[in-house]
Amino acid sequence: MLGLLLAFTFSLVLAACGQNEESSGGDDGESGSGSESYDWKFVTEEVEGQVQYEYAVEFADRMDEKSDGQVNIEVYEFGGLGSETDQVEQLESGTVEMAVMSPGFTGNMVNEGQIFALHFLFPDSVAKTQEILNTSEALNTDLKEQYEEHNITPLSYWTEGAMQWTSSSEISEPAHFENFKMRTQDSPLILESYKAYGADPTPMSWSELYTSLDRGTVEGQENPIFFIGDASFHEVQDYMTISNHNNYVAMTTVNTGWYNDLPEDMQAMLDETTEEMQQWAFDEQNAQNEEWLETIKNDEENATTIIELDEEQRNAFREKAEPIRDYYREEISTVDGAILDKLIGEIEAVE
Ligand code: 6CS
Repeated sequence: MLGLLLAFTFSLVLAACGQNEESSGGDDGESGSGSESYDWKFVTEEVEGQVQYEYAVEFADRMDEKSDGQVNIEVYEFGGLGSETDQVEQLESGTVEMAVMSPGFTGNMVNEGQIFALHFLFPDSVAKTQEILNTSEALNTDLKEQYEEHNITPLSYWTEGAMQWTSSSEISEPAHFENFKMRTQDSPLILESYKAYGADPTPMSWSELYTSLDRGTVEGQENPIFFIGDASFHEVQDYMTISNHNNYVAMTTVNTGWYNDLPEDMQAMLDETTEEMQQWAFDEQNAQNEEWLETIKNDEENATTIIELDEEQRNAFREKAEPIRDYYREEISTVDGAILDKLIGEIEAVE
């Protein structure tokens, strides 16, 4: 425990050191970076091998190569700088320059960001969902402005795959969620979405989740398949329901003040890399999700019953989930659901 505390304190001190103008950027929007070198910190919510972490490593490599070594990005895996919500605060304050962030951990800060918690909103096709994330004005302009009020700029949104449920008892109809202890991320709308099914949702960090599932503190959770497998949740769960009830959306985010003050050429390099990485992220999650599905299916030592919901079964959940859109418009949104309504129009156009 003391070791962990020291490591965490050390990481924070390191992070604070990167704040000086010379090393982290902050050139008040000069047009060129000259020969100056840059040291940036990029924090993720996942660990080595998982999609977010590998994304950040690839991003850092590309920036290093493009800048001929002028830009050095240090990638932090989850835990190195505290909890997911600590990481949100670090990005907001500029202690770290870059982060892969899940909107589920900003729900108590940016109300509109909870839009991603709505079940059965995005298309069933993960590829179509990615297309919307790439092109949506509702997300890339309107929602972005909401985050910028908190000094966080989402540069891109990308999917980590369709989410599925794992559980200690069968879940194939809403009644199975009655009083079910469901782990969620800490976001009011995620909680509300599970209450609509009759469940008893409990927010917690994923760092506590394996133990909590094992001990029965919670009975189930939602995540993309690669994450279920890599975090070994299937080892302490008996069922996996292929529900495709939502997509897991991650955001590549930067501290707004820091980003705006970057020299133009650095900002352009960052933007270009972010755009290139959209396809990379899609391919990576796709490969990892497919591979882990096979691994879970073939894991005889930790047998998991896989339940694939048909359309009728999914409709029973969809019916319970749809009224939550009005809850979002009336109780969560600060713009009367305008971003949601625009997004729904964009989704309909793609579908
Ligand atoms: O369930 C979670 O909280 C975690 N799931 C994923 C796919 N990434 C990081 C996040 O913290």
